[in-house]
Amino acid sequence: MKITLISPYPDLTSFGVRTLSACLKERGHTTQLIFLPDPFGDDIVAGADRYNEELLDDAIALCKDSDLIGVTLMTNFFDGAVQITRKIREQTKAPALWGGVHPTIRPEESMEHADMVCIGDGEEAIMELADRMQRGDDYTTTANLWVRKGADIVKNPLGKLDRNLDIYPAPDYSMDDHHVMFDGALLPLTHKVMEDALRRGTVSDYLGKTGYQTMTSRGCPYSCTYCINDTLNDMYGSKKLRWRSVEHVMRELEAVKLNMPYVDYIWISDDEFFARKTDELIEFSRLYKERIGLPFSCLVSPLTVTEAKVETLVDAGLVYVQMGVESASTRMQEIYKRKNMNNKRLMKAMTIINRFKDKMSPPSYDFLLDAPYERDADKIDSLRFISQIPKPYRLQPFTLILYPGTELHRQASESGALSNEQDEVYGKTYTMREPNYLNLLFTLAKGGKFPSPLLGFLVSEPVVTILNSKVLRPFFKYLFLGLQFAYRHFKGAILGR
Ligand code: B12
Repeated sequence: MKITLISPYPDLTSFGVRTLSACLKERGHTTQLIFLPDPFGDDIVAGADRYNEELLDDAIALCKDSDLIGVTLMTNFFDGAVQITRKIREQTKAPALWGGVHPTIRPEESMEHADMVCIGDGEEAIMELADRMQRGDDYTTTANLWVRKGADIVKNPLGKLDRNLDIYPAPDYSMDDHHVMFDGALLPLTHKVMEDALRRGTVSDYLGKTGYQTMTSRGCPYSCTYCINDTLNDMYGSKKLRWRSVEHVMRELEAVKLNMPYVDYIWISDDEFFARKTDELIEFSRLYKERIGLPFSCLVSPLTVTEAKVETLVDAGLVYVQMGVESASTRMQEIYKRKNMNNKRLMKAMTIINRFKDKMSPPSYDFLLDAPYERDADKIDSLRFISQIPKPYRLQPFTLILYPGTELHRQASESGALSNEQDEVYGKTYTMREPNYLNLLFTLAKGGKFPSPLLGFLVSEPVVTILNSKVLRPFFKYLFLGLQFAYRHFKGAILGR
């Protein structure tokens, strides 16, 4: 069987399709990967056709001899996936199979566009499907799949969730029959193109490095209401958090060092890398130092940062961490189900991280803004908290998006706070912060250079009363939009590059 897997994500990582490709190859099937990075990148436009029709025709022409074509998608890539799938169905005979987080949460809607949908983990499902198709067996009963059968849709239950991630091979970075739409052309994916793409990754860009992204786990221990993890746990009826063994991770990274010598840093994208037990992190550090030795970064949470963990990992090459703060308002922490990640806890974690400032790049602290329930008072609490964070740091203020399947999406749909999903979810991106005085302060504080006493003054009660008043709203709206425009267009000059 020849199976083509297509990714519409802006980066070329796409753990899902690369892992599936590696699994299929192990089973003796042939795979082709096509990366069609969404041309809008982060500037999502709802409902628009994403791709240049001719380039897309060229990409689909590569699938002519495929027996099955899979497309992966998150919600923000829905329109692009629809456009790709329309072409697949018009121009090839192969069934179109959708998988990934969006089809997992919205299988009915996905079946309006695809012939089959994979719910949840895809390894076992796609291997079973390919085997059955090859043998000419009935594949409509494959676990995890919804399959169109005449006018009906067969909805198969989920198979058992494999807890041992070591049984799967490392993501497929072979570049054999891998293609990419890059700078307006469809090209074979070579190491040269890969190096260029990895260099442009967000964290690579910040650290000035060429980063390889990996995950040493799947799932997350927490139940934050803006995230999908809790729903996935419910779907499987068990905690979906699973870890790869340290040895399995080391083997992947050793192969990367060998085959992709231009990689000079490792970006660990686990939801919560620090949730590993301390003795496992000590083991990780020892082996990483011995066998990999490249600088690396990871995500942490205020609940798991300890001096011992940070020290061990810094010794092994940890140069940067990213931590979700989300809000410093107690009310919002409760709404996000993060009461235990309160300000005291947050400040404790930040103080520990700050002790390693000479050995690490400034950490990033993420905030969520513009939630339907968020009031100005909540933002003011966050800004006052920010004025006390030990420097250096960097802030990443994101617009909250109510992704389907999350608790906040459910609540907002029920209360009427979410009325237009197309604009407010599918076509909304994290950069679309509301243009107002308080959000402007988050933007000014982003680089961590803004004087803390001045920030404290600008969020003091009398100043906020005046500058955040209704009369001045239009002024700050246009100032915000103007600065945003200037930054987007003159980013290079502003950052001195
Ligand atoms: C790592 C990660 C990233 C990485 C890498 C993403 C990438 N391009 O691969 C980075 C940091 C770049 C990232 C970015 C974003 N992310 Co992200 N990310 C994750 C995270 C933590 C893990 C996803 C992952 O790779 N898991 C491991 C792989 C193996 O699992 P998987 O992708 O689910 O694939 C499995 C199945 O879904 C299935 N499958 C997947 N594709 C296919 C295709 C076929 C044909 C089949 C059969 C099966 C199948 O099989 C796979 C193996 O079992 C999840 C949270 C989570 N715990 O899931 C959020 C998550 C996926 N991200 C999310 C979001 C919103 C984003 C952004 C849009 C955020 C933003 N900037 O606004 C961007 C997207 C831009 C981009 N560059 O892709 C949301 C998606 C919500 C939604 N409904 O769409 C999630 C769920 C977090 C959340 N808020 O709940 N992300």
